[in-house]
Amino acid sequence: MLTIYNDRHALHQGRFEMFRGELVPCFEVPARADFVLRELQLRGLGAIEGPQELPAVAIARIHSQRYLDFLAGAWQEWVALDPANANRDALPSYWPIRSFRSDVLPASFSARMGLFSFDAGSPLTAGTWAAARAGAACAITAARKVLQGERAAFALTRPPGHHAGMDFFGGYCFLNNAALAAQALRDAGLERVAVLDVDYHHGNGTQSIFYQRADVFFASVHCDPHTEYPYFLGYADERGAGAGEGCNLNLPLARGSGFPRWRTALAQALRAIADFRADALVVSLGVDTFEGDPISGFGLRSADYLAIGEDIAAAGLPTVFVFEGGYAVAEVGINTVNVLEGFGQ
Ligand code: Q9C
Ligand code: ZN
Repeated sequence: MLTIYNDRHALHQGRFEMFRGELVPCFEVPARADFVLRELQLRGLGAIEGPQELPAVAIARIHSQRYLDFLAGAWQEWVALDPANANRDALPSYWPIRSFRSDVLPASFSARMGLFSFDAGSPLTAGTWAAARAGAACAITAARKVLQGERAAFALTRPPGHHAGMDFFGGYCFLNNAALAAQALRDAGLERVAVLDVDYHHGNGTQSIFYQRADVFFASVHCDPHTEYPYFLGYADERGAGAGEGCNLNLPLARGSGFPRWRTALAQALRAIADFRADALVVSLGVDTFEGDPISGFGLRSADYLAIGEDIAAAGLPTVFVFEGGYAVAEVGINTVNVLEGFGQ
């Protein structure tokens, strides 16, 4: 399988994330992508290329201009607050929930950090914007390759994307790579695109981006948000709204679920995608469903990922895979590449 690799991913290297009142070392580390790249090379899974040049308007198809302007200048603003910030990552501390206004754009950088985010676990660093932009280019390039006739392509990039919405970051995500790939497929003339999200966490960003649309179906298998991040979205009764009514399918599973239950949910998601008559598929490929994942609670084993790839291949759709979560660093390459190998050439 053709891989489009973000060789700028390590420019995003967060130090600490807020967890239970403490700053703890980030789980979303550059080594994750390094291990996947190494495994692709070891198995000789196919060509590995860089992204094509990306017109700025491509990202603006999904993200709001004021959010993109914020991201582009955020690091400079952060350092301007205090020169010592050059050696500290930026994290938000204030959020405009419920009765607060979301139409104002405060002059304060700290206020805008909160306006454009939803957790304190996603540090913004000196290289975040450069890494995320190159990653978006990888996802869009992978979509273009599939449009040009590749059966599938894999965007290997970090930071991940599926928690990022039209105008917010969070869950280690800044730009929604899977949504950008799906939009690129639509913009090239495909009528219906499905996004299948197999990350352990619900892809709240992708869901919210397409929630009112009938042209992009979103299906997700994930841990029940009653007990798991992102907590406030991902429930089974979220089925889409307006024109998008019926075009959203959430299949939350209890923490502790193993592969038999997970695979049954995958089959249900794939049936819904077939009923939608999608012309192409984007897979948000997180492997934090692995039994050894340090922040997750499903029980999938490495061999299970081969079967996942086979099941997805059986949908018979041109497919763009986009790398998302997976924090058992030593196994993230094996598990991710197992999916791609199971999918086949
Ligand atoms: N200290 C993705 O998998 N909270 N994001 C975890 C553990 C955030 C995961 C808390 C999890 C976000 C792309
Ligand atoms: Zn995840």
